[in-house]
Amino acid sequence: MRRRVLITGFEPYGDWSSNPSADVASALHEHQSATLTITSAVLPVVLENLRARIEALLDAHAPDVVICLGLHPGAATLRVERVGLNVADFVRPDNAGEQTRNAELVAGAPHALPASIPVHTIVASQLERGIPATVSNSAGTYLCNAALYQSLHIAATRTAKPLCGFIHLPFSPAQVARLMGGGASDSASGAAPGQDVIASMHITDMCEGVRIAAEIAAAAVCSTSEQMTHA
Ligand code: PCA
Repeated sequence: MRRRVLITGFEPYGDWSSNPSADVASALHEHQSATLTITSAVLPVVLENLRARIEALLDAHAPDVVICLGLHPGAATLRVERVGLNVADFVRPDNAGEQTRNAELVAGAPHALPASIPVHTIVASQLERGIPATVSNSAGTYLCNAALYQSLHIAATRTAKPLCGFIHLPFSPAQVARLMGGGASDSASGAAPGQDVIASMHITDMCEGVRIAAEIAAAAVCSTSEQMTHA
């Protein structure tokens, strides 16, 4: 049986005129293998209605696995996030111009929810396949963390609970070329402070890393339901 995997990316935001997470999500749309089928969507970088948008995607696709993606400017590797925090504390406004500070995403809900995809197995497998990756202990306090936390919180309320996780992506090489003076509107402020070489990863490698994550998470769904059957 093929597991259904929902992959979300984010539209461009802040100083950047493109977002590799949208490119990777779109590239993987309708990808099928023996064990899974992927549907993807691109989310606005807007806090208002983010939860409703994720709920609508879960209603429409009933995924077994949800993997949200976003850009982590300056990251040198894929960053598979370990935890979502019940915090919105934006250092920049979202794309609707709202800058939420020091607020809870879900009033009274737990302060942290662990990603339910097997993050360590995913990173080990990505590394084995030659894709630089690491487990990250912070998804930040902006939209990416909000997507992870809301997905986990929504999943917990459903009978069929999808496994949920988040992968932060580096810049694409084309973005770095723009940041380094190749034109467009991107500014050098996209580089992490003190970096004179800005890390990037080719979209093809990012897609492969996310595909590996999807395969491993899909296999984890199988073992969870088998355990339940045998319980
Ligand atoms: N990265 C931002 C939000 C959208 C994105 O791609 C973040 O890390 O929160």
